[in-house]
Amino acid sequence: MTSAATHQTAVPACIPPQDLSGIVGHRFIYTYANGWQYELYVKNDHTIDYRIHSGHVGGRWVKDQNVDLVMLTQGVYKLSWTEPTGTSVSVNVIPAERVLHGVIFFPDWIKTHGERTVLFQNDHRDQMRAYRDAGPAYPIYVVPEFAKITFAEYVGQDDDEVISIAPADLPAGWSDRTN
Ligand code: FER
Repeated sequence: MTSAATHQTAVPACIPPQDLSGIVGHRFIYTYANGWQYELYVKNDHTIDYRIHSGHVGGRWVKDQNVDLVMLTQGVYKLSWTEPTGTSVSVNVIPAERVLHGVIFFPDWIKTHGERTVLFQNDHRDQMRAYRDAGPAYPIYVVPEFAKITFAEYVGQDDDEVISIAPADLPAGWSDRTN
């Protein structure tokens, strides 16, 4: 081929054109079928902030976690990442249907001692990596659950005020607002 196309980076046919506008800059509050309540802010196309309002590690919160974010098909998104703790997470989000499906892969030490991760992780990253490396990692505790999105709003990208205080410091009932 001698056309200009020769000089463009090839996009394999299996990768759909990416439109992340339905998820980037959005805040979601959702409750998994097991009762665990989470809050996710998609800060930009590769970063999330989040708070865990209840569940095995309720009270934990994290800013600026790097994630892989893709659109699987129009309106269907997938976020995947690994925490400094060794926990891995993959979450599919379908905002228009108010549905989400998450799979959390906890190392064994978090199943036993979840309370060690209940803090503002950004101030304790080295400690979390030390726990991760001490383990035990196995057997991995897999938690696959659907969730209902109970609150969603567009707040814009890269706003450090969206998630800026611990879950426990929010006004009573804050995460239970629905829309
Ligand atoms: C989620 C499930 C799990 C989520 C975050 C996690 C923000 C993080 C778990 C952990 O590190 O303890 O839906 O969304």
